[in-house]
Amino acid sequence: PKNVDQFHIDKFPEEFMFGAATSAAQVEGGWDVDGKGASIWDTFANADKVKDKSTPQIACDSYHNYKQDIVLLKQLGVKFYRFSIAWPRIMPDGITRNDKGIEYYHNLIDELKMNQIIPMVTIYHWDLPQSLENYGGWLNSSIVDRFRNYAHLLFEEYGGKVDWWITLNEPWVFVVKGYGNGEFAPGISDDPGRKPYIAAHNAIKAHAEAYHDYHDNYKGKGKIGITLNIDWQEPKDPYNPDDIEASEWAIQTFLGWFAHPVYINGDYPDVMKTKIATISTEQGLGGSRLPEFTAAEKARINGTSDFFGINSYSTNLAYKDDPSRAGKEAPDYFKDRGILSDFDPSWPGSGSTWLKVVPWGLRKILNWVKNNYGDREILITENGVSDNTGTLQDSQRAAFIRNYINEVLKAVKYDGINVIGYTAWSLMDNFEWQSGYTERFGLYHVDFEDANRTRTPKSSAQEFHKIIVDHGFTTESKAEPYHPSPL
Ligand code: PNW
Repeated sequence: PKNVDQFHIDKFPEEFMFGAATSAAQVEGGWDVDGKGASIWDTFANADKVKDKSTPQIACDSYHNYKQDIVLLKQLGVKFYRFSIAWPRIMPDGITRNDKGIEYYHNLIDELKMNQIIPMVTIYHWDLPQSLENYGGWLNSSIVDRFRNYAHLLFEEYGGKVDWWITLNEPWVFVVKGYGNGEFAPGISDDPGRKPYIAAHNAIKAHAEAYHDYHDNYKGKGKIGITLNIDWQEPKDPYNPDDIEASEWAIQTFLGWFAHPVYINGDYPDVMKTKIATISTEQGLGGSRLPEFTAAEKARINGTSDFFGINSYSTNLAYKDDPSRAGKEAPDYFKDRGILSDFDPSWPGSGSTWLKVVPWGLRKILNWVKNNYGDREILITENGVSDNTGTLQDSQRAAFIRNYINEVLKAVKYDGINVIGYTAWSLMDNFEWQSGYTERFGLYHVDFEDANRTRTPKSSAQEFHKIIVDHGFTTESKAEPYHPSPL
């Protein structure tokens, strides 16, 4: 690619949109008010499974402070706000409607629109009603109908005022961490070679049903898609064919697991089907641990996203594990994948172990997406960085967004990739899942000691505002140098 290490001074195309994101469980609080049911994250946190023993019970208290949040969005100057709806607020048991909860999102959406901010709704951002988890959650195929019914209610209520819908946020994370290694709610880890595949299978079908319900049944006029997460996988040694193949496998068995069915042919990538079938045989099992879609299901899944929603933060150096090992060990998604990964020690870190600062990786993954899934509208639905302090002088975060957004600009201008928008994660510091309040991603600081949950802009909010006003860049970056792409 051209101009890999040079900062590019230019504007984005006029229609390019900037936004900011949060999710319900991470900001709303009000966990048991106005009839809301418990989510699996309430249960998980109430069982002391979060690092700092914290809970999302109050979080940023956006349930009561949403008008303030909209003031912050106005200050930033964003065109849209990506937020999620809490299923257990709408349906406390996952099935029965709750008018009070429904009213909250009417108020939020109306206030956004009054302020000329486009609402972008994530239907599911990990806060499954606990009552549904009691019946197996994403492992129970009845979740497909439950999810469609929930999504349908949202379309009926809000479809007249919302034109941007995201069915699922990062299914990879909630199936692998929730039902594989148990790091995330509901914390299941007893069958990591089967349960993540079953949960993913149901999640893909649920997504497809919501998509069809929106267009065919509700006859929505907006766009509906899915958000998948993937960090760039750089071959550890870019001249070693094995490492190049490892990079390819790493992406196919992560992003491709969900993107191949949705964007290519309704089915999993061949490399994934082959690997899991082979390893299952070596393990002496009767058949592959990867479930199969019927022909009718494949037809129903294929083509069910109006844009390519992508969350991307970091980069890994990928290489192969010893391929003879997996078949001798207990079934496990990560063993099936057979990929090991490192970070280059020169990459700056962040407040999260998995997140290193590698701006050029974002441009590479955007190119990979175009090369594999065709020339589609790509919407970056999350990108951002954490620290552990929440400092207001967050020059590192300011540099991060500047440099990452600049790589998006290069992807648009030099590589001809149709990226239609960029969403900063996150509007404000919030409940960072199993890390609690120890990892801060906000453009705005939130004082969690203060009953008012006072929000204060960080330097990065100023920086993002300037990029938005300039609709790109007018001056060279003053960012600290980062490790260039090993081309
Ligand atoms: C995303 N990982 O989650 C989520 O969509 C957000 O809710 C979250 O706050 C944000 O990124 C920052 O973490 C991820 O371990 C959680 O690789 C964990 C990972 C990736 C994404």
